[in-house]
Amino acid sequence: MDLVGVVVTALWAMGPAYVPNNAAVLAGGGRPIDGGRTMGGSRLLGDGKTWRGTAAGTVAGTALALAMNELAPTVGDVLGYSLPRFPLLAGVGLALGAMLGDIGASFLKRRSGRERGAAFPGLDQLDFVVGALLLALVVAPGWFLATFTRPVLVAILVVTPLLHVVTNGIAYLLGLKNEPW
Ligand code: CTP
Ligand code: MG
Ligand code: K
Repeated sequence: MDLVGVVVTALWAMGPAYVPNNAAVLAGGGRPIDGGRTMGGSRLLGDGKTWRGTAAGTVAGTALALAMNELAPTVGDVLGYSLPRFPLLAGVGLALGAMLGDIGASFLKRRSGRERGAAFPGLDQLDFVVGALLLALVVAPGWFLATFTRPVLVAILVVTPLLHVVTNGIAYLLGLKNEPW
């Protein structure tokens, strides 16, 4: 596969992992997952990780995976590449994994004294990627190994942080997010 094909495959395969965090921003609110509990004087996760945001993000990412399955033949034809399809488990794994990665990052941020919304460069851009890839590997290992070849994984690790910075910057400018990260 050529370089463009690798990048296109990487972006397509990670679509269901890219959407959950943005859906959570739109749908967030309500009860925090940690119920206000603290650990060592700081919140376990903080008010930025809610049940509603997590559920909405997981549903949005899974729904996108199913919609992308319908679009794959047409889009693949237009682009000239064979695009990956998402078995249901792979879609759920990517979407829920992205949310869990983001939640894990908040846990680490609170442990290191960072308040809700504080930046943690590197972690902010890759937490959801690592979570999505790990959970997809666990729940859909055959699909994972067939889809995420080494070049595709490298492309994901390079392109995702760029994409994350751009989309969060846009969400900030639109007033949807309190910070541009
Ligand atoms: N959100 C949510 N549930 C999640 C993730 C996000 O409700 N599991 C919503 C919250 O309203 C959150 C917003 O999306 O404030 C932005 O997400 P994020 O930047 O991840 O949270 P922060 O508020 O910055 O908190 P943290 O410092 O813990 O990342
Ligand atoms: Mg934030
Ligand atoms: K985050």
